[in-house]
This record gives sequence, C-alpha cells and structure tokens, in this order.
Amino acid sequence: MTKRKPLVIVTRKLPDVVETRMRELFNTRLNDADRPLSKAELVEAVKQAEVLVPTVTDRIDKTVLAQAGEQLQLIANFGNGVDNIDVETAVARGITVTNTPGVLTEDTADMTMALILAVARRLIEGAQVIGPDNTWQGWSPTWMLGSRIWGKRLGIIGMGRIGSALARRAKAFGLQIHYHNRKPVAPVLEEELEATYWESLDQMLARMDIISVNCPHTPATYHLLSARRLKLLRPVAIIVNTARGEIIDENALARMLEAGELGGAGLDVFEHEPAVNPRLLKSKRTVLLPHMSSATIEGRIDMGEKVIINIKTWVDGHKPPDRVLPSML
Ligand code: 8YV
Repeated sequence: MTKRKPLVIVTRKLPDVVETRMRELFNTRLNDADRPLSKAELVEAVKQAEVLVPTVTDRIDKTVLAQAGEQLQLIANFGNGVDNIDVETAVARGITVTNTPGVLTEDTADMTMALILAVARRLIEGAQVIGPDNTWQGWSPTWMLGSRIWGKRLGIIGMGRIGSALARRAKAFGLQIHYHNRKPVAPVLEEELEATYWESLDQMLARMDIISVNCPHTPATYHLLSARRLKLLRPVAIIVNTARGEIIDENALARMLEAGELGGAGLDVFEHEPAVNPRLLKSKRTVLLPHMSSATIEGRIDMGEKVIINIKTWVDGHKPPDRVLPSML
C-alpha cells in the first residue's frame, strides 16, 4: 500500500536532520535560501500546501487565510508562540493549528537568566572594554559597578512552563520569587519556589527589583506593560523580556530608559522585529539580543521533531498532540 504523502510547505530553512526526515515522510517543499516569504509567496503557499509549516516570521492573518485553498488542512507552526497566526479564523475554516510547546522551555529560561545577569552586572559593557582594541586601563574600586542580584525580588509575569523554569534558576541565584498569573500555580510548585502570588499586576510591579515578561502575546496581553504600568516600576528596576515585544509599550520603555527612570532592560524580542527602536539602541542601560532565546541546535531539532509528530499524527488520521484552540489563547 502506498502511503499518502501530503504536500508540506516549510517556509524557512530548518536543521538538516529535520528536513531530511520530513522529506522521507512527506512530499516536502523546502526553503534552502532561508529568505522569509513575501506576502504574495505566502499566499501562493497556502493555495497549494496541504500542510504549512510557518515560523514567527510569517504572518498568517485573515487576508492570507481568506486565500487559502480547500486543500490546506494543517498549519504546524515551528514555534511555541502562535501570535503570528489568526488561530480563530484558521479553526473556523476547518484548519488545524499546532505548535511546539515544552521543548524550548529550558533554553529560553537560561537566556532570561543570562539577560538578568547581563543587565545587572554590565556584562556587555565590560566585554566591550576588552574588545579587539582592548581599552582597559586597569582595575579600580569604583569602576564598572553593577547591582547585586542575590537577595533581590524578581517579579515574573506569566508563570507557565518558561516562567517556572526561570523561577527555579532565579531561586538558586538567591532571588525572591514573585509572580503575576491568571491564577496561582499549584500549591506544591508555589511551595517549591517559595513564590508569592500577586493577583494585582500593578501592586507587584511597584515592589520588584527585576521584572521578567514570560506570558504569551494575545490580544489581552498587548501592551500589558503600558506607559502607565511602566511608571509604577521603581527607578532602579530592571526589566527583561524573552516573550514577545508587543507585550511592552516599547516607545514608553525607551523614553523611560532615556530619562533614567529605570535601572535597565534586557530585551530579546521587539515590537516591530527585526526593527529596533533607535532610542533603545542608544541606551547604555540595555542589553539587546536578536530573538535568540530558544536558539540552540538541540532545541531546534526538538522543535522539528514536534512538527513532524504533529503532521504524522494528522496524516495517520489522529488528532495531533499539540493542537492550539482559540479557547486556549
Ligand atoms: C522561536 C519563539 O524561535 O517559539 C517561540 O514562540 O519565540 C522562538 O523562540 C520562533 O518562534 C520560531 O518560530
């Protein structure tokens, strides 16, 4: 019996081992050049593919979905966040949407911790002194002083998988864990982390030394950290974001950093990627990374595995394990 091999269109270059397995299992069209698809190319893809494998750089909105052919039945996102996809419209059109949860948790939590340390301890500034031109003039007792993180308070916005993984790390670094979430986490986890739950985000913000954004970007979390809320932060507070740029009002944040109203910011994500607010670029109080928190080879292969499992389960006539439903957002 010949196995059915659906046409799978992958929008970006994935690790070789993932692509090879996808070619073995499906009629897979790859993007060797790794150039992001234009909107017209994306529309062309949804007109042909039975399965589309997009990434965060593909905006699958209403206008794209409106042009999808009947044959498009599965969007297997290569990524955890699905804010690049209009899930409601997709599901209403009978298209299944899946993502890749769980496999980028530890890598993202590692980089969040790295950003906290980098901002508080001026890691990048220091490394730049001993750059190719080595401008170091020698040790001085009052030079390159950062702020201690041990004993400080960390407020985590979004205590899901990544938020909890960050909390475990942060606890080991001597930080006191606080969090804001739609609801408190299980008592056993709260106890393990010795964490304090804040129902009121405003109240938590005003009391923390460090804030980490770890919630998904949904219509409800767009500009959750608005200009008004950012003003609640203490002037020494550090803010890190490895979730989505849209959760923070980037302009308001940049203005406050410029005015010295915040201790600093460590950002891996931006509101209008790949564009970065020029004010953030100029600020000495920022450590900026190009959306690379989950970028490990192991993580990318695991993400590919998840995509393959989701497609294969669907091909075999079952419900893929990582389905995303509008009610989950
Ligand atoms: C991914 C991410 O690299 O998975 C996510 O939600 O933010 C990133 O770490 C990217 O989304 C891949 O599409």
